[in-house]
Amino acid sequence: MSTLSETQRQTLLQPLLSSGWSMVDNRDAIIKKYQFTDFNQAFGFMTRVALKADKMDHHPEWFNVYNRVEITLSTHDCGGLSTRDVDLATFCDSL
Ligand code: HBI
Repeated sequence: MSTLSETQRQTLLQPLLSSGWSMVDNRDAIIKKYQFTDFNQAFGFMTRVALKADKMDHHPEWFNVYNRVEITLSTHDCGGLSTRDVDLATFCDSL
């Protein structure tokens, strides 16, 4: 498991950065803040992401208050962004 190459950052990461994801300051990680109708919708989103994350064996760092969910993705095993983060971020945006 290695972090994204420069080319992968251009091709795989850039689309995410153009769709609401941002780099975390001083960390090789990405963050996105979602706002849903209510807690029920927010938690339903979290439930689907949680099931996918467990299936991928790749887990988010996240925060939830009422209808807001903030998700931070990075790969602890390699100390930075990997394709697993790209895959999980893409999944989140597909919901
Ligand atoms: N989740 N975000 C993230 N990063 C990891 O490196 C990771 C994980 N979930 C499980 C996991 N690694 C396992 O492969 C063990 O390394 C803990």
